[in-house]
Amino acid sequence: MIPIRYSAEVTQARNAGTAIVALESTIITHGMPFPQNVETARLVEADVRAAGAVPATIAVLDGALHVGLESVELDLLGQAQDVAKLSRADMAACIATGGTGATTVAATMIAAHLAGIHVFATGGIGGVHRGAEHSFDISADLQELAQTPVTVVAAGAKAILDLAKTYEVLETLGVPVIAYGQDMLPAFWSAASDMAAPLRMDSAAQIAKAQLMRTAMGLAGGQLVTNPIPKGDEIPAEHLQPIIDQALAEADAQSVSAKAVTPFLLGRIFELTEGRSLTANIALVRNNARLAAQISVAMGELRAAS
Ligand code: PSU
Ligand code: MN
Repeated sequence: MIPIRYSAEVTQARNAGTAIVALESTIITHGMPFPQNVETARLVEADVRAAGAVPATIAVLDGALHVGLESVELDLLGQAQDVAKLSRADMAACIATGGTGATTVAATMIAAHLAGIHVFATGGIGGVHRGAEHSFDISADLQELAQTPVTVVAAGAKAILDLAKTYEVLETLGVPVIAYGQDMLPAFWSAASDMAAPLRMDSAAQIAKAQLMRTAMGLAGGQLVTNPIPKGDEIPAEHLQPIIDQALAEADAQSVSAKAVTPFLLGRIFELTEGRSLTANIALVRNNARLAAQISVAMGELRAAS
C-alpha cells in the first residue's frame, strides 16, 4: 500500500482518460530561487493544460507520494527549507518515515510509472559529471531511463556535465536519445552542441509511437527526448563556458560533493550570469512542457486506435 495522493485535477483526468504529463519538483526546491521557482512551476502547468493535457507535479509531502500538487501545496513546497532531494535510493525511505522531499528525474519517473503516466517534462537531466573518472559522480537519472518506461523531455543534459560521457553512458545502457527537429544534440542553455544526435524525430506522434514499440517489444526503459531551447532564449556556449568553468572550480575548492553539486553549480551560474541562466532555464522548461503534452496526447490517441 503505497500512500499515493492524486490532486483533484489528476483524479479527474485519470477517470476521463485525459493525457497527463508528469513534472518534477527538484527543479522547484533545488534548481531555482523563490519566488521564480513557484511562478515557473505554475507557468509550466499552464503550458501543459494549454496543449491539451493535465499536469501532475510530483513530490513527497509528509510521507505521502503526491501525484499532482494543489496550489497551496506548490506554494508551501516552493518556500520550504531543508527539503530532501530524492532519487531512487532514498524515495521509499522518505515515504516510509513520513518525510518530505522533492523528486529528481529518476524519482519522478518512478512515481509517474506507478501512476500510469508515460510522459514527463523537465529542464535538464542529470548525467556524468566532469571529473567523474575521479569522483564516480554519475546521476541515477541515466539508469532510470534504462529501466522505467517513461519518455522524458529535456533540453539535453545540463552543460555543467561532461556531455560526451553522458551520451556514451546512455548508449551503453540502451537508452534511445532523440533530438527533436534537428540533427545535433542540444546543450541545455544552447540550442546546439557539437555532437550529432543518435536519433532525430520531427513529430510528437513519432516519439509516442517509438515508446509504445519499445514497450511492445519487451524492452525495458524509456526514451530521452532532447528538445532545443528556442533560439531567441539561448545563451551562446562561448559566453557560458568561462562561467561554468569558474563555478566548477569553486565547487572543487569548497569540496562540494554528491547531491549538493548540481544545486551549487546552478546557483553560482545564476549569480554569475546575473539571472540570465534562469531566464533561459524557464524558457526551455516551458518549451519542454508543451512538447511533452503533445507526446502524451499522441500516445493516448495511438493507444485508443490499437
Ligand atoms: N534540471 C534543471 N534543474 C534541476 C534539475 C534538472 O533545470 O535542478 C535536477 C533534476 O531533478 C535532476 C537533478 O534529476 O537535478 C540531477 O541531480 P544529480 O546530478 O545530483 O543526479
Ligand atoms: Mn550526483
